[in-house]
Amino acid sequence: DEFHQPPQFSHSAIGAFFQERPILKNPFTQDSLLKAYLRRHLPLQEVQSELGSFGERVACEIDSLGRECEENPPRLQHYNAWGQRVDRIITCPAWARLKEISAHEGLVAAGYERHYGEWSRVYQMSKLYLFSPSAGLYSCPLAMTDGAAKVIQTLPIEDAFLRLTSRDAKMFWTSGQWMTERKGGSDVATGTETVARRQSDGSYSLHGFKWFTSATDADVTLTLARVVDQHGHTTQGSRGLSLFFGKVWGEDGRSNGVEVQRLKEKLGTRQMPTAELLLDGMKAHMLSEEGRGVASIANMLTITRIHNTVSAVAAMRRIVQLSREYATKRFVFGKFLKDHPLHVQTMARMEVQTRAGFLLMMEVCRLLGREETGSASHTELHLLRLLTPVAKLYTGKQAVAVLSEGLECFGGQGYIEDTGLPMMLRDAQVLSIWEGTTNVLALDVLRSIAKSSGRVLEAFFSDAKTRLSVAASVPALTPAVQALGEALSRLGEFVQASSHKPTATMELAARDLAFSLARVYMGALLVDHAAWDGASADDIYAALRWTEQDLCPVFNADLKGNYSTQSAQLDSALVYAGSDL
Ligand code: UCC
Ligand code: FAD
Repeated sequence: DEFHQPPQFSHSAIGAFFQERPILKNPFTQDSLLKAYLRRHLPLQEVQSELGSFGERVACEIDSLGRECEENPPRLQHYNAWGQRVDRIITCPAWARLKEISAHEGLVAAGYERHYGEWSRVYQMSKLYLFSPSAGLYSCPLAMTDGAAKVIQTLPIEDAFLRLTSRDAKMFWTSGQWMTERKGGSDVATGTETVARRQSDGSYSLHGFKWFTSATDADVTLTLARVVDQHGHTTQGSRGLSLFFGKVWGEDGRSNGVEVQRLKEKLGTRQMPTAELLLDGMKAHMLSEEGRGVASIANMLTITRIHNTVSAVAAMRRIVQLSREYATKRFVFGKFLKDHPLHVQTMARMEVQTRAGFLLMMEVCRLLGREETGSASHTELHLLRLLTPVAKLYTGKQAVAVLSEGLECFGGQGYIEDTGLPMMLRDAQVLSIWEGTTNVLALDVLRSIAKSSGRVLEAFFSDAKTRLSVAASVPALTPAVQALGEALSRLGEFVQASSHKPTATMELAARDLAFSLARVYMGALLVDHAAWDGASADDIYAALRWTEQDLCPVFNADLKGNYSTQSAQLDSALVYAGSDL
């Protein structure tokens, strides 16, 4: 009877129910879209099986290393026991292990070995996409290393390129990317105060202060500085900036004229050190022509922005994977979450965002691979230039929204630190800030249009139209193709009219224009994928769902006069209402 039952609640018994946790299963075998994409474009059994084994490694080994990095964040030792300044950035063993794994797995190397020809970037980024959400931000130094390799590959700088792309962990170097100073991270042209003094051996000595330097434990770095001429003068603005390469640490393990002021206290990315650095005579070599620093580092920016896109989409995919797994285990109101249609609808919306991001990410990687193997057409080169900032800015925002929704899928547990879930949202938040904020990249979209005299847009329209006309042959896709066709003509109208618009109007429209380009192109890719022979009903449904939203916000906002001078004044009045300004 009840009286003789052991007590349910006492010091030793805290209740009988424990929620089963979500389990990370092999992210490759779980990812139907990645597998289908590769079946369509890179249909090699060896690729599927290698990514399958790598996915297993991610779930069974790499994920816990990433977690270890979060639990043991880097710290800075300024002085040794004997009072000598050492500025040692101490990272945990898991961080070092991730470096070894990255080298062995060829996470940078695969992009340059070109084993799969023009598909090598798709292959490399597929691996990084599986790796990134588990890797404790090691994807960050890899992105910068890849970017540095891209800049250095044609330059005779000792063995730097070989090391940056090595599969031998002992040889493998990682690189930093030091562009940001206190005055400006977006506006580096005005913000860069660092100066470079030429030495008698042809090298330079750098003096300045770098305000954000991530993965500062890197072996080498690329950075910007102004050359001081023989009269002690520098040229201000962008034309005064040159690109430099230097080792971060000297031969004796001491720094190469670099003082680590402190490590940043960050919202996320805590697994990885981000430091403020005083460059106090850092020995460096000039990589660019004098005054061509920004244009030269642009190659690196393309690569790191693509990596950023990969990390953003990978983070979305990961939270969707975990959410749907959890929904099979969490039982509420008489059934599992997976059987509550409203909850499943929420996850379906996250899935649609993730798919759209994925296809855009893969398209940019495909174009990069073609560009690097000399197989890209002019249209494709223009598309690569345009879609790189579009993909980075759009997926950065998507990731924050999807990760936020994703945390809620776990209810209160999504807010609890040691589930590992909150970290995912914190880490996503940076994706729209570093490597160019949303607005700065929207302005880069305008730059790409202006620099090409509109040819990037011609490429965009002709490619999107081709994709729509192919998809038009699938009746089930008709509503999606129609919606995209309409959006495309509205976008065309806006673009046509924009040649008469003042710069201020175009700047105000830049963000909505970039979002419109992203939504239309993602839609074109979704219908293109859904029209493929090997596609499924889910692919068609995803395309239909995507095209239900406003695909061309720039057209509607322009119609309402939202980019007028008057609008700008009203915006300002609204924002500063009640302030003293
Ligand atoms: O945040 C950072 C690292 C974080 C950690 C790594 C994470 C990687 C992802 C991993 C995921 C887990 S490093 C800091 C990143 N900083 C930025 O992204 C800077 C953002 N600001 C901009 O992008 C600006 O638009 C600037 C700095 C490029 C503006 O510079 P300027 O000098 O004022 O602009 P100009 O005068 O328009 O451009 C100068 C030249 C031009 O070429 P020429 O002289 O031939 O006409 C431009 O066409 O540079 C060229 N250029 C470009 N070329 C500028 N941007 C580009 C571009 N995107 N592509 C090609
Ligand atoms: P600001 O330029 O001051 O921007 C403030 C706001 O103004 C933003 O919303 C921006 O969108 C908006 N804005 C700026 N210009 C315009 C414009 N013309 N029109 C409309 N809106 C505009 N940098 C490195 O160089 N190397 C690193 O390793 C590195 N690591 C980082 C790590 C972390 C965790 C973080 C958070 C940052 C890191 N950064 C690094 C710096 C980062 O790249 C910059 O912070 C970023 O580019 C923004 O620059 P800012 O901070 O100067 O912002």
